[in-house]
Amino acid sequence: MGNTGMTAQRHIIGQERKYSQATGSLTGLLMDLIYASKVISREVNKAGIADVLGITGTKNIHGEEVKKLDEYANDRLFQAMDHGGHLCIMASEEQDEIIPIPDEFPKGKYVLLFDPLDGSSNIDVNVSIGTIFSIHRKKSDGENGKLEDCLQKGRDQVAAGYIIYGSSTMLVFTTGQGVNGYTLDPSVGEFILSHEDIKTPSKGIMYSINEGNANFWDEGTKKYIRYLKEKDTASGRPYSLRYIGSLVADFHRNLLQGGIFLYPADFKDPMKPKGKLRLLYEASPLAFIVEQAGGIATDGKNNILDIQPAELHQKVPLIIGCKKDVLKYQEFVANDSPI
Ligand code: P6P
Repeated sequence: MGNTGMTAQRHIIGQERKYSQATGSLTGLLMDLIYASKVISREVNKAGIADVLGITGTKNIHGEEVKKLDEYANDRLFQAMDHGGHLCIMASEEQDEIIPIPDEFPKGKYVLLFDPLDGSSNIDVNVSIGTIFSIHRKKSDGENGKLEDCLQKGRDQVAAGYIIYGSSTMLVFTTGQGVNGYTLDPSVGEFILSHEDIKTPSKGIMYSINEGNANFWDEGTKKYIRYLKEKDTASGRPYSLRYIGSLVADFHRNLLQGGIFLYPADFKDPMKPKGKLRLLYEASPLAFIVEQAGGIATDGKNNILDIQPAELHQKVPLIIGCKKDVLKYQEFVANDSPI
């Protein structure tokens, strides 16, 4: 490949051509998503100097109300995705209800669920943040998607991915044929294939959890974290603690270097009996990616991909990463299970 590298568009089209029945609609959907991510990346990377610093109530030079960057990202994604004819319905972390495709646009066979800018509280302190997306096929009758089309198990995803806005902007996604990473070359405005066929190690070297919640964890989690801190060179312990507090950033580092991320149910806050993270557009897409990369994701007992969603914004405990680490965690929880 010449020095321009393999662009995401060329790589995705190459993958599509392996499937004779492919109509190109998923490719078109991904291209629209890639366009939106470039626009969001531009705004995120100037947030520190522009009016979109993450505060509301300010007016830009046009006298328009300046939106928080996560609202901005949400709007950019909707405007990029609503007219392509690939989707029948959308849902966003930023909006309580499902988002119909406007009547004037054609409807497609796919469903898009997304968190437009996860970790946006980190924007003002210049910490990496990310967009997470999950794509399903429409299951219901009729051309307009419905809530039931959004409430599908992670196992049935067609594609899933994230864009991380960090020291560079990277797109990482899977269509079920492995995981590939593309780095944005801002000089040409193209994502270039930089991490082909990502595989996460079978066992990690670090753990990611908010230790500030330690007094509110279940006993199994407490014992597992204590286990990780014990010195045992044969098993590579103690593990290092790495916790950024930005899901995409923590997940991406652990995916590449090997680790386990935990946001268990914590009982400090009655609002977080199921943990803090959302099933449909956070846990499920990342679980699809990690499984395609050789890892696994659980809520402590069940594989995240096998959970049947009941509500659009339902929360789930998320333990995700290297397979040996997650399975070891499940042993601790099972041994401490009251049942
Ligand atoms: P805590 C960011 O607000 C977020 O939604 C995720 O990106 C991150 O993993 C988690 O919350 C951090 O939560 O309670 O540790 O601050």
